[in-house]
Amino acid sequence: MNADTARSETARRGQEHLFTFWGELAPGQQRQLLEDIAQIDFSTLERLIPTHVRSAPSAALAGDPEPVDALPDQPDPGKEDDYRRAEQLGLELVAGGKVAALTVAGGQGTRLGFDRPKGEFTISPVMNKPLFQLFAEAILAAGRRGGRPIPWYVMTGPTTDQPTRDYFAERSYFGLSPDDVTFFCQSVMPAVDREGRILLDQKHRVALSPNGHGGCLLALATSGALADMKRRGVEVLSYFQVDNPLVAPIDPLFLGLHCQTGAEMSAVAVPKADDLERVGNFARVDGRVCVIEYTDLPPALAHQRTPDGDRRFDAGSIAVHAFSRTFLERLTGGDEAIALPWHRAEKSVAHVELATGERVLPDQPNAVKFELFVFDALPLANQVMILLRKRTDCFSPVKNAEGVDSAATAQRDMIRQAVHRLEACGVGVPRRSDGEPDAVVEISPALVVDEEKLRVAAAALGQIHPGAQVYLE
Ligand code: UD2
Repeated sequence: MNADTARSETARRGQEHLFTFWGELAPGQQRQLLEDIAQIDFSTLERLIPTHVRSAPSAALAGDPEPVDALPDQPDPGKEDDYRRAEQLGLELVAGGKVAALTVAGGQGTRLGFDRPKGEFTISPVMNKPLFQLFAEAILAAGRRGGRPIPWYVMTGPTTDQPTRDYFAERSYFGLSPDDVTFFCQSVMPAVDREGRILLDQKHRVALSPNGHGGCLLALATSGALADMKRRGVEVLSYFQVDNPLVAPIDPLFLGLHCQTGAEMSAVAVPKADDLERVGNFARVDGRVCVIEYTDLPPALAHQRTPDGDRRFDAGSIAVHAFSRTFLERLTGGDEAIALPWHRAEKSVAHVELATGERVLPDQPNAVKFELFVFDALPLANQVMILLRKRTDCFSPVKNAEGVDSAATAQRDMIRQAVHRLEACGVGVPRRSDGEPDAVVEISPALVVDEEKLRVAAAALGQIHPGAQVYLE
């Protein structure tokens, strides 16, 4: 986009103030500003200003939410064979080259206070492996077990894209073949003030931020990743977030159940830790499965109990999904992709004051940001499968610098999970008086995906002494 086109386009859209400081900018800065402007989806923005900025979409839930039916973690009596067959099917899908993994890593990780891509955050308790390495090793091992490499798609954002690519290259893709790892960058949306005016982050930079993890659907298609999946014969995509070190990137039972039940999109749920936990809530509204984000679930529903005294809306979303490739093609092939609803968030956004040229960071929300959520694709799927998993097996996110959902809690949970696995192999682990393991234990993802190998390695371990550090590979 040249300067004249950009100027007339922004003027036509009532956003000509983006050029306020043009005359002061160096040529490189002018180029940068034009690049930023070229990324703005003006027509979507114009559509959102009346509904999401000048007014807010109604907070009232459409319809009357009901709890969802989920398959249990362990098969009900009589269903053992179904689960065995599903797991076997999951393994066959991998062996047949029909499974790929997708990690969404385009977020900015502001809450963690880590200024690198979040996947670089070191987390494993003994070896200090970063999140990306844990996932890479699990994907590598699951592929080796199936005899076929598993393609891995990693969604980045504009600020994490190049650093993420460099990080993988510097670490030789953690043993994966570069041909099997595809990075693609999600789109952005501008932050606007309460009148719908786009904010300038600096005199030559527009305040742009990633358009939410739901942006992965369209980005998969526009980047060519979806076509690449088709070319490789991939049928199922295993989706997870970059911030969860406990996740199984390839879970044969989950993927097998997804296919066995004919689902177009599936999800893993865990029982909520408390009524107001900051996770989405699975619900059925007008016959369709959906996720109601914790911020949108009315407190009366969040606290509601069944006649047995159980939490009525107890299935929490941990953002683990399976997608059928054909569903993704259907979603992104026509107009349906843009039918995902936009969510608004009021945020404090640093910006340059047009009158003074000063950059300010308000302490109160001054701006609206827009995001798409991936789980909003659930109601669009013709068939949905939800598998209830034990939280201790699959979920402990790293969100905050301290307290809940921090590195400390994730490491604690990784140790608990590893100890549990060792104990299941008959290995005794010393415990402290409070019941917590008195050893720091880590199991390599290569063993986690292969129970037989884990048993052999565990049997060779010998005694674990109190306070020991144990890494099993
Ligand atoms: C998300 C879910 C919540 C629950 C929780 C589990 C939403 C709105 N909420 O909460 O229901 O499942 O996770 O941990 O999703 N990301 C991108 N691009 C973006 C924004 C985010 O790739 O534009 C990625 C980000 O890198 C991370 C993930 O999405 O991997 C989650 O993002 P978040 O931390 O904003 O979500 P959170 O914790 O509010």
